[in-house]
Amino acid sequence: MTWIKQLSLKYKYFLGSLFYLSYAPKALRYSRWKEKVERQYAAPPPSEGLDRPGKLLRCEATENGANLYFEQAELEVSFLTPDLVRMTWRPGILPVPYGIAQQDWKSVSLQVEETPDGWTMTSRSNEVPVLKLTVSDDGRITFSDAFGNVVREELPPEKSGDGWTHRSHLRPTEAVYGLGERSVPLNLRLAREVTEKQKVTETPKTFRMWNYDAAGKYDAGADPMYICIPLYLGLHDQGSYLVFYENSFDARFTFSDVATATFEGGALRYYVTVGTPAQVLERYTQLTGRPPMPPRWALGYHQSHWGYETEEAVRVTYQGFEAHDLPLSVIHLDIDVQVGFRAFTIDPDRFPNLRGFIEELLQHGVQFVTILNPGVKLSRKSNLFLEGQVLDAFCKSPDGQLVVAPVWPGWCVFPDFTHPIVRRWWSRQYEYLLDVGVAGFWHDMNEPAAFIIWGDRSLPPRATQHYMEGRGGNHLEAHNVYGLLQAQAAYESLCQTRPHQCPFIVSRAGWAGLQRYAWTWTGDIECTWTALRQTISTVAGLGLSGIPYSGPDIGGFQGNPSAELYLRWFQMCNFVTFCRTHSANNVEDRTPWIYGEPTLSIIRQFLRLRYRLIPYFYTLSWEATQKGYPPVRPVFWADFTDANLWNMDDAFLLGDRLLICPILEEGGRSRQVTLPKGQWYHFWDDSRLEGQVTVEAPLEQIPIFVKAGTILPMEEG
Ligand code: NBV
Repeated sequence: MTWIKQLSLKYKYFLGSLFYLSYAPKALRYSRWKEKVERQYAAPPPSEGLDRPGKLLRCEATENGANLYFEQAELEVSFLTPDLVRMTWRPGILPVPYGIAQQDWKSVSLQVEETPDGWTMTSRSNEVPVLKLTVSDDGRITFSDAFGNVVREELPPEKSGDGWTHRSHLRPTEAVYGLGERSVPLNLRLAREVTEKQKVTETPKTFRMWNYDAAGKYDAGADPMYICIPLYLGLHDQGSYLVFYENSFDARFTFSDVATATFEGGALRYYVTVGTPAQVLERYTQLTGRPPMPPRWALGYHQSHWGYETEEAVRVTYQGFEAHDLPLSVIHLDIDVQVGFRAFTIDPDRFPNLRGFIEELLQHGVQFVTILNPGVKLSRKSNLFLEGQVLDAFCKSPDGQLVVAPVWPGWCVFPDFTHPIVRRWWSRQYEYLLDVGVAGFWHDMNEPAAFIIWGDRSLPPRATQHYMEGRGGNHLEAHNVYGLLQAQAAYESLCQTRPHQCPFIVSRAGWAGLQRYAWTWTGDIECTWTALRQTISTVAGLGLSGIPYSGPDIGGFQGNPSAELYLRWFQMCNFVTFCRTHSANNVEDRTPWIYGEPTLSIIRQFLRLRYRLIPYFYTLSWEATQKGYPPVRPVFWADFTDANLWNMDDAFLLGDRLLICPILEEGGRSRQVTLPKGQWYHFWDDSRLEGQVTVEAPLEQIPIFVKAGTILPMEEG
């Protein structure tokens, strides 16, 4: 039996590879064309002259800050709240505020004073100083908190060409988190460059801000990933702060003794907020938005596989869950249910009675979520293409030609989501699927990704034009917000069509503010133990970047995990918000029962526990709507003053009350845990523990601790 199984898998793998190969000629043509236009529209050589801002000439106080005029640059300081300040260095194009949720702010009580070498601005709340900013004559800036501690020291920014470079001192032991979705340790300062031969160097890693398709496979260390957000949270012994650059241009960040951020264009606009990690995240999500409540079912278990092609395949799947007495809330359908992989299609031959089938699923408590990609097939046989052409909806190059790139449906064109009319048109496309009962949508390939043999897997950055709400711009600026705006279109559709239901959208790409519209998953992670471990940092890092709902493909996307790897991955994800098994089309359909016993029974126990914990998850979701806190939190959240916890990324908190310590090594049957201060109850045996402990972790368990004094809301078992 095993050899038959193996042979059929190999065959699947072979077919899968052939399938990819069939795109090679188009990808080759596209790579050549893209290279050519990139040369044609290359950036002009940086203009001479402007470097540092020069000397401060004058300062004018404004209602909520000041305008400072330097010899070669201008700085506008605006306090939005006593602990949140917006800094804008110009020249440079101001951003279209796609990331921003709140535009109106109350006035802030402020004192602006001249000092011997510059100006200070101090905000107050109830007469008490909150944030003090000093701007020196040469453009250096410091930020001090309510206790007078300097928490951030910036160097004068530098302008080169169309872009800016910004540097800020880091304390020797300062930890840095964020940047959206990253595949490195939680503390980004620990990440190192790796050579092509996989040798780890001493050089701090440079992170790119360019949403990127891993194209089927990535492991720990890959950079960039699908969701890049120019934000970081600095934590040191004098305090913590968060800085968010409202600049969506391609950029690079490095953290050594200084944090360096280099942007390819735009004004240098950024926001700084000072306070505890929880406070700065609360403020950041006030600025960029918080998630709506998810539907309750979304907090249950999701099953997915690139390979459920027909109604029958989906039926067999949910029946399998029932037969094995495993709870299931959602099945996700991948591109193979579509007609020629086209957006907003579901093949009526393979789903002849979609409405009836969705009802059947609902009777079994299962929701139907389906995929779509933004690329629209360039074909006069496609209504979507024809409508889009009438609306002039697709991205073009400066000579007025459509930008065409190969993706799953073949040659595709790309809706310009930076145009409100295009978003509205795209929004309408979801409606008929919503009417038929589709519960939610899964956006893939929306970096946007294109098939390519060499070069960057997307659209040519300078040659692709965007509307940018009327002010115009190119893909260098619009690329990173592309997925965000597609998610916005979907979200608006769901809210309008079904005003009384919580929306559910999953988006692979995004930017600051994605949390307002969508969940995400961590893409095509490999099926390895290192990838399993990586998931904790990636998910917790997303949370610290404002995105509270995420999770990996349980077991990894590519490859067939061993029973043990799948089980350990499952046990961990049982406590992650987005709990979904998904796998590629050239691997086995991964369901808990293919592993037999004891895996199946253990997974059943864990899933039951998850469903019992749904009231707790739901409470955390509510908290996310109010404060922006992610349900999955880094361990240091429990006590950010304990520097021993700053680098801890082999465990995580679910809310403030549960500490989850997954098993991350093959054969691991016990592990060490550093409990944050206070007493914690061992979930499985009720013993009360403190400090450093070594705990057993037989296959049936991963260590879980409940903070002493907790009332854990749980459903009846
Ligand atoms: O739609 C197919 C896959 C999907 O299963 C996966 O989750 C995405 O991350 N998709 C990528 C496109 C193809 C990847 C090789």
